[in-house]
Amino acid sequence: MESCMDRIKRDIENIAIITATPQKGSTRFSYSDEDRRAREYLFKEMEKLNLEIKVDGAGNIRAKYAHGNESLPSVILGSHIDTVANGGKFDGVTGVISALELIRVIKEKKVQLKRPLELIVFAEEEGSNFGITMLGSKILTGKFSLKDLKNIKTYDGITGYDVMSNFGLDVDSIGRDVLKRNDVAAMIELHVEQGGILDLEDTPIGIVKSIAGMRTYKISLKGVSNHAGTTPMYLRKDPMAGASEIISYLEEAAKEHALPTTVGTVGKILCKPNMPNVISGEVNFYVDIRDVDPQGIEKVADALLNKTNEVAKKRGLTSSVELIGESDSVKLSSKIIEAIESSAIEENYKYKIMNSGAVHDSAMLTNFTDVGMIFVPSIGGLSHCPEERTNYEDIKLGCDLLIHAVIKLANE
Ligand code: HGY
Ligand code: MN
Ligand code: MN
Repeated sequence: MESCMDRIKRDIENIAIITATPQKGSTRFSYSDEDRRAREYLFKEMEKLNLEIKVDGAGNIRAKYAHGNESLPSVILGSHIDTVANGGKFDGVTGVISALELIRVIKEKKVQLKRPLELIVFAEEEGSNFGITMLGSKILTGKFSLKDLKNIKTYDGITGYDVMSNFGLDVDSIGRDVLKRNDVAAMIELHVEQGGILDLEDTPIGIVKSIAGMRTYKISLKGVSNHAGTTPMYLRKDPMAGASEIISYLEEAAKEHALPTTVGTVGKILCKPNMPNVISGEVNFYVDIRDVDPQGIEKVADALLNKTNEVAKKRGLTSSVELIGESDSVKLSSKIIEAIESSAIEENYKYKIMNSGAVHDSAMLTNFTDVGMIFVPSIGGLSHCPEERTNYEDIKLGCDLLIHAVIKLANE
C-alpha cells in the first residue's frame, strides 16, 4: 500500500514532467497544452475521490468533498499549478497535492466532518500570460471583471477574454461564479516558502502572519533608433541607456530609500528592434515592487516615477508608466494562525510565525473569510527556478499539520 508520502511524491513528480521545458524546470502557463494535461491528471485523481468537480469561466477548478452538512459553508484548500517560465516543480503544486492527499486521508480514515471541504486549483496565479498575478482568484472574488478581461493582453496582443475562450472556458459566466461570503467558512493554503528562512533555521513549518502586497508597472521609453556605429554619443536619444539608469535607481531606492522589507525587481525587458548594431528605438520593462508594509511600496513607486520623468527629460525620450497589476498586503486570520499553531504544538512540530514575500491566492480571500497559510522549507531559499527543491519529508509534515488544522476548522 502506497504511503501518504509516496502518493504526494508520485503526484508532484507526475505533474512536474508536464512542462514545455523538459530538463529546464517547470514551464506550464495557464491555458496552455501543458496546463490542460496537468488538469486531466488532477481530474482523474479527483474522480477517484468522487469529488464534485466544476471549472469556472476563468479556469479555476473547484472540487468539492461534500461530506458533512452540504448547507454549511466549506473549508477551502488549494493553490495553483501554473508556473513562471523555467520555474520549480514545488511552487503551487505542493499545496494542490497536499490538499488532495488530505481528502484521501479523511476518506480512508472515515473522519467525520461537519463542513464540506472544497479544493480549489486557482488559474493564472503566476501572471505568466498577462503580467497580472493571482488573476484566477481575483476573478473568483469579484476583483476582476469580464470588461477588465477584455482589456488585458498577452505580450503578443491576445486579450485575456480570447485566451480563456480559446481554452474552451465559458468566460461570460465569470460573474455568476463569484464567491459569496457565506460560501466559505475558512481557507488554508499550504505552500513552499520560496525564501530561505525555514531552511536556514532548520525549522520544518512556517505559519504565515502577513502576505506582501505588490505592484507591477510597465515602463515604456521611446527614443530614436539609429546606427550603432555612425551615431555620435552626444547625438543619441537611446532608451536602453535610459532604462539602465532607471533600473539601477530602482535597486538603490528599494535598498536605501524604503524599508528593510521592501523589494524591487526588473525581471523582464523588451527592446525594439533588439539588434546588437542598432540603437534601440523603444524599450519596455516591467517593475515588480513588494512589501508587507504599504509604505515601502509607496516610497519606491513615487521615487521610480520621478526618476523616469527626470531621465526621459534629460535624454529627450518619451516615457509612459502603466500600473498593470497590484494587490494589497494582507494580515492573515489570528483564528487560523491559532488553529495551525495549536496543532503544531500538539504534534510537537518546530514552527516559526513569519511573513510571506511571495504573493498567494489566499491573499485574495482575506476579505471573504478567515485565511491562513502553512509554509514548508525551500532548500537554499531557491524558487522560481529549476533548482527549486523541498524535501518530501517536510511536505508530508506540512500535510499532516494541514490535516490536523482542517479537521478542527471543519468541525467547528
Ligand atoms: O510572484 C509571486 O510571488 C508568486 O509566486 N506568484
Ligand atoms: Mn505560488
Ligand atoms: Mn510563484
